[in-house]
Amino acid sequence: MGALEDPTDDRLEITPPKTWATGVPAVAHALQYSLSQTSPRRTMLTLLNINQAKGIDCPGCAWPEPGKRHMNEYCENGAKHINDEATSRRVRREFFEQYTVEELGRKSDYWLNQQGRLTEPMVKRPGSEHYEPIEWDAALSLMAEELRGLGSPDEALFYTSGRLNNEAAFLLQLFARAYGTNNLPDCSNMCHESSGSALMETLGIGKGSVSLDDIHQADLIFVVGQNPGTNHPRMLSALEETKRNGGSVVAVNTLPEAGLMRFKHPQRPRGVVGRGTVIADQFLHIRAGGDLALFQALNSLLLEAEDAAPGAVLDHDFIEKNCSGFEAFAEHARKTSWEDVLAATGLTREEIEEVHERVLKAKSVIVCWAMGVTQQKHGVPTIREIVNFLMLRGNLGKPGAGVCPVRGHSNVQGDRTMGVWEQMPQTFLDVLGREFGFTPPTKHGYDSVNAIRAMRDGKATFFLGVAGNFVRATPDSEVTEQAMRRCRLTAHISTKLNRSHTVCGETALILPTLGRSDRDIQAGGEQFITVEDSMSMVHASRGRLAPASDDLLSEVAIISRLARSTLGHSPEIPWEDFEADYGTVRDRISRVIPGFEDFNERVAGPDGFQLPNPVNSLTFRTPTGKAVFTCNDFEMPRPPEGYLILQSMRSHDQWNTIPYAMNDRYRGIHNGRRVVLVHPEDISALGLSGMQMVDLVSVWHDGCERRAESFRLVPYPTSRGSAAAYYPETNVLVPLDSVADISNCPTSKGIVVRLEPAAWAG
Ligand SMILES: Nc1nc2c(c(=O)[nH]1)N[C@H]1C(S)=C(S)[C@@H](COP(=O)(O)OP(=O)(O)OC[C@H]3O[C@@H](n4cnc5c(=O)[nH]c(N)nc54)[C@H](O)[C@@H]3O)O[C@H]1N2
Ligand SMILES: Nc1nc2c(c(=O)[nH]1)N[C@H]1C(S)=C(S)[C@@H](COP(=O)(O)OP(=O)(O)OC[C@H]3O[C@@H](n4cnc5c(=O)[nH]c(N)nc54)[C@H](O)[C@@H]3O)O[C@H]1N2
Ligand code: SF4
Ligand SMILES: [Mo]
Repeated sequence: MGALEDPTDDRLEITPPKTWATGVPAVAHALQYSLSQTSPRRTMLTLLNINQAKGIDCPGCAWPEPGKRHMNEYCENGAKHINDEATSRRVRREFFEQYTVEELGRKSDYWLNQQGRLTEPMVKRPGSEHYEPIEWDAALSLMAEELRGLGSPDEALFYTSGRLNNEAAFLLQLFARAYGTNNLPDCSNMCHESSGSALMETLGIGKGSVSLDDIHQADLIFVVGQNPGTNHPRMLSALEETKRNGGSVVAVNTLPEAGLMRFKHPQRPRGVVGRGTVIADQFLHIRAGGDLALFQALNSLLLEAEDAAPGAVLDHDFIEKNCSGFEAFAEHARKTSWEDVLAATGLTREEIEEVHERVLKAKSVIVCWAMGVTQQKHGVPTIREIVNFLMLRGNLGKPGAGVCPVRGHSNVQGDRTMGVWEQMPQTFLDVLGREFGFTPPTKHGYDSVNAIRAMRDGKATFFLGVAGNFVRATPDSEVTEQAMRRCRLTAHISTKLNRSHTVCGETALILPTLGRSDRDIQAGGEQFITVEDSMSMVHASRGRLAPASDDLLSEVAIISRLARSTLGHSPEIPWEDFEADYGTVRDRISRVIPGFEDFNERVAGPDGFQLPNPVNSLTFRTPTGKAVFTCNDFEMPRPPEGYLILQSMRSHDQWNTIPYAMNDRYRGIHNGRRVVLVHPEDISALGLSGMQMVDLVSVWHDGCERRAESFRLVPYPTSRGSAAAYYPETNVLVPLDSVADISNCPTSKGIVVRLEPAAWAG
């Protein structure tokens, strides 16, 4: 497909889903996409430097690099992500002369991204139909003036996406708080917020506790609600190693994802010619939202087994020394009803008992999970139940055991560590205020869902997005877009064009920035930035390519200049020094954030350093100082008769809101994205037929029906009662108020829909 066409689904082709992931075709696909974006020379440069010591941290997912690196320490998708950024295509001022903002708004996400890298700052002035060039100083003054004129600092929103580096993230939250607000919504609000909520409450820290070595050493690993073959491809190499060391894997998913079944390692001869490694020893084809019931069942089986053989099953020593609430939990868990469990999970009792047997044999257990869990209404109780499950047998704070929320964006975890959170604890705010001589606001800010409500209700009128694509990542697309359009000023610090640039406040700005792969030279010389992966390893990343344009500023520079322009010169916060030398930012991080002592020295080593996780020394920063057993009421999705639970998920060829191509190879979907996957028996039960065109209609308590039109109904082995379609095309169906309990994470995997034959029958 040529880059200048808008894709259509006319050539949609369906083949049987694959039963293995990542072999030779995967490498070929990576090269094909890279070479469609840039020259063989730049492709070589990026691929030689990706994930190497002193190289570029992969801008893809947050899976960690192993200590011993291969020459090719990246996956097919990592190669696509980096070369999507390193593309040779450019969006210049003539482009914005050619298209009105409204015309751009009618283009697809794919098309917008394919136009290439942004090259100079642009402004859309009130009443104008076009973006036009603007000087950096003028753009930043415009924003500063607007900020200074707001009735209250809480009328401003500062959104962050997880590609932002530590240094810029630290400065952004410092600026927002020095300006006077905690309004720091981020992509994490829509991603692992449920993990953060559940882990903070039960273990006292909202992060995972395992390292890559733990994964290699574990006896048993659960992979729940996660599609690593596509979203964390190198996790498959790690699981392969687990298997080689004698461990086993249980996969829990509503779809039989290829990567969970069999893996062929692209960097090993065996991977190229052999049958590859079976990943899941047992696959649980669970119903949507059934994971809470599954872990409740496993917990009740463990308690029963302990009753039958006292002292042989539970780790009493661990529980007594480290945990609170065991008795109440045990009493509650014993009441679990098999009838409920079987209805919620759609599994058989034998299947669950087989898992239980595996658990009894395993000396160390890790549970990994991702969006299939966090984006369900009962995501937080599900993760709390996972913590109960691990604690029963002392599976915390020892090798090969622990909690593993597998993070999304390469630095989403780091951004949180740096203070990008609308509800940072008071201890952090106190230290920050002391270091920089101001009093940070204490009132919690808006998260992503509340930020949309605030714009909708006219309570927030200034929006700055630092990376990301807010209007496509958020739920209820129409409501969100209307909310954004009510703002007086919207601005985005971005590398590439996306839909958020076309949904403008009265004034709108595009502030183009350096990407991970671009060389970053400041007054103090060549700079590097740092990131933290999903396993709390902090390391440096250095851009290697000539920047996409001479007119780009780094994120650190843009934020520092905006801060100076808004707040004026301040001896306490030396924004000029921060911009000139990022080492000075890291010095301040050392003084404010625990675990970062001597940051500059320690990050200089080839692999960086690991932040301590107190859980591993059995220290729990909860109010009682103990890890907390929780009682979680049984819950399951209960759609009305004739309705399905729809999940909105990623294809193999996309990065979040941005499709790279129209294919989802492992699931057998080619040349089209407007498809909805449903079990053949559900299709018949609904009186529909395979491959017919349907509209997806979501219902909600507000009585409003939300509709996404014209999807091809594809018979697919989904678990019964569930359906799957792609994000962001289906975000229009997620009601703004449909959120996970406690975490406020949109329920992107639990949308209640009915399928209607499409008005246009295609
Ligand atoms: N190539 C690529 N890599 C990425 C991304 C990308 O867009 N493209 N995005 C990054 C980001 S930000 C994130 S957060 C991660 C996301 O990584 P994932 O969480 O793997 O992403 P999703 O595609 O949302 O897939 C959710 C998985 O959960 C399953 N699932 C859905 N509902 C349920 C359920 O109720 N129970 C169970 N047990 N399973 C269920 C789905 O079938 C699917 O396999 O990936 C990161 N990596
Ligand atoms: N329905 C539904 N909705 C979802 C999800 C889902 O599964 N289903 N998943 C949710 C999840 S897990 C997440 S994390 C969010 C993702 O939400 P976001 O993080 O907001 O979205 P992305 O698509 O990752 O953002 C892509 C844009 O980031 C910009 N960008 C890329 N690299 C850089 C960089 O280095 N610097 C700067 N400044 N900009 C850069 C580019 O302009 C690009 O267009 O979406 C959420 N929304
Ligand atoms: S697994 Fe994730 S971080 Fe590693 S190369 Fe692939 S996309 Fe990049
Ligand atoms: Mo994410």
